[in-house]
Amino acid sequence: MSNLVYILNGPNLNLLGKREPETYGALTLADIECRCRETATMLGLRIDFRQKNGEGELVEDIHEAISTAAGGIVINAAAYTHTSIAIHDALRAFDGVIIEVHLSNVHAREEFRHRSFISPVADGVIAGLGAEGYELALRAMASRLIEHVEV
Ligand code: CA2
Repeated sequence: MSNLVYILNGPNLNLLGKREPETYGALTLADIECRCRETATMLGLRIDFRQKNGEGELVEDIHEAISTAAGGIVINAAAYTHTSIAIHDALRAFDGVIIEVHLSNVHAREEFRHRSFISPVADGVIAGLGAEGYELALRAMASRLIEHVEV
């Protein structure tokens, strides 16, 4: 299994650290990317970290993960989590490991955030642990993609 993991971030996550720190934390997306790079290096994973505001752009990123035969996708689809059949369908076509991540605990928030179109096609879901959720997702990836790794 390839050790390449795409980390895909959806709309408005580029605003992290600049607005709503009480909900999403004080770190910027660049800070989270930096932490992911350190964790990935330690675990022997390669990462491709991206943020897109468009639904179609996220679908195209998933197609790229399919065509490069990446081992895994960590995805925070942001608001598209709750609406996007297109992202659901694209993820269904991916053969590797899929982990859904949310910074906030979506289940403790508004009703419309309780439904996810990503969860039915994900191997695992992490919510409410802030930026640490991304690092935990990478650890789970490593234990699934790399044999004999201690995480
Ligand atoms: O908790 C998460 O990670 C979410 O995926 C974040 C999405 C939200 O729609 C999901 O329900 C849960 C929102 C991302 C927008 O992030 C912002 C950050 C700062 C300021 C405004 C938006």
